Amino acid sequence: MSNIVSVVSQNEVAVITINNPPVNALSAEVRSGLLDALTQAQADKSIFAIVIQCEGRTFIAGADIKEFGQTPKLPHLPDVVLAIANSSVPIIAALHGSVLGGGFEIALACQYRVGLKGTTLGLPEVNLGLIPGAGGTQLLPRVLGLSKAMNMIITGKSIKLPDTADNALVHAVTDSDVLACALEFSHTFVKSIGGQKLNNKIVEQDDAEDIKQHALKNLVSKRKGQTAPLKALEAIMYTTQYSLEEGMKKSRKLFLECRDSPQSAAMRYAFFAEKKAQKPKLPSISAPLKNIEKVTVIGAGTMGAGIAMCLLASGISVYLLEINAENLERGMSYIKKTLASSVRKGRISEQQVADQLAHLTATTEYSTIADSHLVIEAAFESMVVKQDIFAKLEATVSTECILASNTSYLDIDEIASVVTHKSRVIGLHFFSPAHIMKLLEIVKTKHTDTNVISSCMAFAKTIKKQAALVGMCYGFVGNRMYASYGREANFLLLEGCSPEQIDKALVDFGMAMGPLAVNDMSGIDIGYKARKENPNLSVDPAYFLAANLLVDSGRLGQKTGSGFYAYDEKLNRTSDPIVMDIFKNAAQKLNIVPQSYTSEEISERLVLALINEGANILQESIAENAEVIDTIWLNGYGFPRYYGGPMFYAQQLGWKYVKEKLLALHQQTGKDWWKPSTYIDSLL
Ligand code: TC6
Repeated sequence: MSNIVSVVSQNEVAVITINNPPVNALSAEVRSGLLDALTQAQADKSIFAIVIQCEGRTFIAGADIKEFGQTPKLPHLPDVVLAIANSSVPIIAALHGSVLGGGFEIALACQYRVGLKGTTLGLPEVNLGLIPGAGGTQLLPRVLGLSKAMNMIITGKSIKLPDTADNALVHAVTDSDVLACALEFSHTFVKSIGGQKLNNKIVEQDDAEDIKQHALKNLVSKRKGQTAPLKALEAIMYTTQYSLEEGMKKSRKLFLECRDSPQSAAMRYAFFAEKKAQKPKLPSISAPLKNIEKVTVIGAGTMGAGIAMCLLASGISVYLLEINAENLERGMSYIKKTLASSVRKGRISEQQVADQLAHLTATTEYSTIADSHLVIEAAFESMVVKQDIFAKLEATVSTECILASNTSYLDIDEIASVVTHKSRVIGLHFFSPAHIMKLLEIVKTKHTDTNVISSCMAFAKTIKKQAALVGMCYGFVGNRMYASYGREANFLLLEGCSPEQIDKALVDFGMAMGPLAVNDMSGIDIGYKARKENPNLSVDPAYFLAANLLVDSGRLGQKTGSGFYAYDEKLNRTSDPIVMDIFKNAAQKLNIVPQSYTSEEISERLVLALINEGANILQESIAENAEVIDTIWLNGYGFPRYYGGPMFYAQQLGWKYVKEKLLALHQQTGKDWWKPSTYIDSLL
C-alpha cells in the first residue's frame, strides 16, 4: 500500500486515511492506495464499517488536474468509485473542507456521508472543460433530484453541506471532530441498520424535458461556446433512461471526449496559469507581511465605491474619502443602492449589509484616515490631482502605510515623485465594477519594496481577487494590449466595416462583448482624454480617428444616448447610419480605400494585435510570463476561457503561423506595430 493512503482498525471500524497535501487530489498513487486499502479493510472479518477520511485542510478536492495531459495511469477513477459503490461492507465518507470533482464522486458512491459544518460540495469539472467523469452525472441526480443536480453540474457551482442531516446528501453533521462523528454514526446507526444499497433506479421525473430546456437556455447565455456543459447535460439526462452502471459507462465516453478536447486543455492551462500568476518570482524577505485591516479609498465615484464594496465584503474596515460632502453622499447612496439590490437578489442578507456598513466611515477629512494600513487612490485620472492627493497622504498617514493608485494609465513613478518613501508606492488597478470583476493588476514601480508587493499579493487573496503582478508602462499590461485591439477596430471602421460587423466578429470569436459596444458602455471620451494627455499615441492620423470624431460630435457612448451605436432609454442598441457617414468622410480625407473583410479576418486581426503586443510586453519583461498576461485577459477582459488567453491561443495557433500572419499585415499596411515581436523569434 502507498504511504499516502493508510488503513487502521478502530473498534471494529476500518479507518482509511488519505494524506496527499495540499488538497488530497486523486493522483494515481491515491487511487491505487485507496483500492488496496478497501481490499484490506473488506478482508478483515472483525470490522462492520469502513470510514474514508482525509488529513489536512480538506477532503479530496478532485482528480489531480496535472495528470490529465499525461498518459492515463491505472486504476481509473470510475473503477475506484465502482469498487466503493459495490462494497459489501458499508462505507462512510467523513467530509471536511472542499469536497470537489472526483472527491465528491467518491463521497456520493459511499453509502453514508457525515460532514463538518461549512464543508463545500461541488462538481466544478465544467470549469476545466470536463464533465464529472467518474459517475457524478449519474450519482448526484439520484441523490438530489434532476433539477438541483443539473444546476450544480452545468454551472460548476458548489453548495454548502446542509447544517443538519437530510439523509440523502448527508447523514450526520458535526461542528467539531468529523472522524469522531463518523465513528459514532457507525456504532449508533450503521452497526444496527447495516448498509443501504445505492439508488440504481432510472430517475423518473415528469418535467425532465422542461428541466433540460431550462438548463439549455441558461447555457446559451452563460456558457457561450463551451462544449463541456452541453455534454454534461446529455450525460445527466442518461439518468432518465439508464441504470446507474449503464449510465456510468455511457457518460465515461462523453468525459473522454471532453478530456481530449482543445477546450479542456486551454481551461486546465488557465487553472494553473492563475495559480502561477499569484506566485511571482520575488526576492525572499524575512520581515513579516504587512497587516492590512484598515483601508482608505480616495474617491467615491463608480470605481472608488466599487472598491469600497469589495473590501467591505471581505470584512475590511474602510474609510471612504471625498473632496466634498456632495460627492461623498453620491458615493454612499450608490453603495447603499447596490447593496440593497444584492439583498433583493438574495445574494446577501440585511444583516450582512448592516455589518458591512458598520465598517464603513465616510469622511472628507484627511485627519480621519491617519491610522490606515493601505490607501487606494481612485480619484480623477489626472497627474496633477493624483500628485496632490499623494502629497496630502505623505503628511497624514504613517510611513508604514502602503500608498496605492488605481490609475489605469498614468506613470506611478511620477505620482510617487511627490512622496519621500517611494518604496511604499504601488499600483492597485481594479476593473469596473470593482466589487464584481475578479482581476487586480498589481503594478510595481522602480522603487516598490518587495515586502509591499508581497503584502499586496496576499491582500488580493484576502479580498478574493485574482492578482497579476506587472511592471510599469503606459496602460500596464491589460490596457496597453487593449489599446492595440481597439486600434485595429478603429482602423477597420475607416476601412469600411460597420460597428455591428466588427462587434459580431468578436462575439462570434467568443468575447463577451464586441470592442465598440464596450467602448460605448465605458464612455468613448475616457480614451479620448487619455490620448490627449499622451500625444505620442496619436502619431498616425488614423489612429483612433473614428473614436475621436465621435467624441468631437458629442457622441460619448451610452451616457449621451449615442456613440458607435444609437441607444434608446432602455439602452437598447441600434445601428446609426450617421456613424458610417462620419467614418466614410474621414477615410476619404485620409485616402483609405474601403475593403471588405470576413468575420474571421476581423477577429483574427484584432486578436493578432493583442498577441503581438503581449509578446512585446514579455520581451520588455513588463510581465514575468505568458501566464500573467493570460490571467489578466481571462479575468479582466472576458477573453474566452476555452482559448486559455491570448498567449495560449497563439501557442495553439502555432508561433510560426502567428509570425507569418504578422509579417503579412506589416507588408500590407506598412505599420510598424505589425512587425513581429522579437520575443516570437525566441519561441521558434
Ligand atoms: C475532477 O475531479 C475530475 C474527475 C473525473 C476523473 C475521471 N489537482 O487553490 P489553492 C493545487 S476535475 C492538482 O491555492 P485554496 C493548486 O494548484 C478536478 N492540483 O488553495 C495549488 O498548487 P500550488 C475538480 C491542485 O485553499 C494548491 O493545490 N476539482 C488541485 O485557495 C493549492 O490550491 C477542482 O477543480 C487539483 N485538483 O483552494 C478543484 N486543486 O500551491 C480545484 C488544487 O503549487 N481546486 N491544486 O500553486 C480548487 O478549487 C482549490 O484549489 C481548492 C483549495 C478550493 C481545493
